[in-house]
Amino acid sequence: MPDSAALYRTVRLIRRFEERAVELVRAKQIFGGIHPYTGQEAIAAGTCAALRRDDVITSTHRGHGHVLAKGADPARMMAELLGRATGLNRGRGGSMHAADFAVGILGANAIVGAAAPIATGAAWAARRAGSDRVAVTYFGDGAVSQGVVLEAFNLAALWRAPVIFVCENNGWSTTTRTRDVVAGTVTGRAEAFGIPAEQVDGMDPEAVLAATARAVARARAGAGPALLECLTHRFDAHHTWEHAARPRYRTPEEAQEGRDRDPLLVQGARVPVADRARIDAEIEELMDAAVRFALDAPRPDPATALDHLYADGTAVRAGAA
Ligand SMILES: Cc1ncc(C[n+]2csc(CCOP(=O)(O)OP(=O)(O)O)c2C)c(N)n1
Repeated sequence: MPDSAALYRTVRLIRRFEERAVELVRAKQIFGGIHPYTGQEAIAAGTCAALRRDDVITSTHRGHGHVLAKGADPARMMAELLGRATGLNRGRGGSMHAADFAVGILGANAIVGAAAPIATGAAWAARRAGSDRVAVTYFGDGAVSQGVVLEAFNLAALWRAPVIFVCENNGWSTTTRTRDVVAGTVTGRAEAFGIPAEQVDGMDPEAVLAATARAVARARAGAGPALLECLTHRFDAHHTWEHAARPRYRTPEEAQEGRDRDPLLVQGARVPVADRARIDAEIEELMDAAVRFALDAPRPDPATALDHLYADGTAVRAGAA
């Protein structure tokens, strides 16, 4: 189990990665923008700290934090955001489609709710293979009325799949207040399928780690799925598009409430000042190197644009006209 300093390091890594990525969006090095994870870092840090390297995760449109916490190389992840050939997925996936099977990242997913059945299937496969590996899937509060999420709950419960559903409840779906559009509760949805569910302080990495460790232990022992509803705050825009458009939907008080519970402060308070300074300096160096690596990397050769689209190259499928 990682100590307080290790959790602080993960939170700090994600925070600085996101801040540097936003700078690169502004510098027009990242095309299309990103969905910053800033403010929600305790969830990725706490959940992934309870996992082994061979456990798997599926992630969302706001997925950089999950991917970094699960162990992807920050330099190759940054190169992926910049669409470079040395990126995690050769620059073809970008911000919302990062995957790295070597460390159990089955993929981020731009379709709201669509990662839940993938993790459920992976968990079911692990159980059938006799392994004690588990799967974690992340989704926002905006996904909790998607049919595919509820279908995943149903099969996970029925087949006792070792999957942990992690709802990152930041209260907003883009600019819509979730409580205006979601009936009932998040935990109530899971409980309706017989899935144990609990609310967790999603701004506290150690609280998230403790809750995840309990759910993982149950899942590894064959007791099936669990749901954690992590209450959190998104500090930045829904998408960097907002930096120019500046839609108004949150009050300054609400923004301040989140900042007061900043996971960097919550976890930082548990780490001696000298250790924090050492970690901060190490992360700065790491991120400088990651940004350099990404900016120096070549873009994919346009002649390879159709590579990796089909299992057999671009050959016509047998039987096709
Ligand atoms: C099926 C589907 N519907 C709509 C969208 C457009 N969309 C992208 S993010 C988003 C809001 C998601 O909110 P939430 O799940 O709470 O996650 P958050 O952005 O707050 O992290 C929407 C509606 C989408 N990507 N997929």
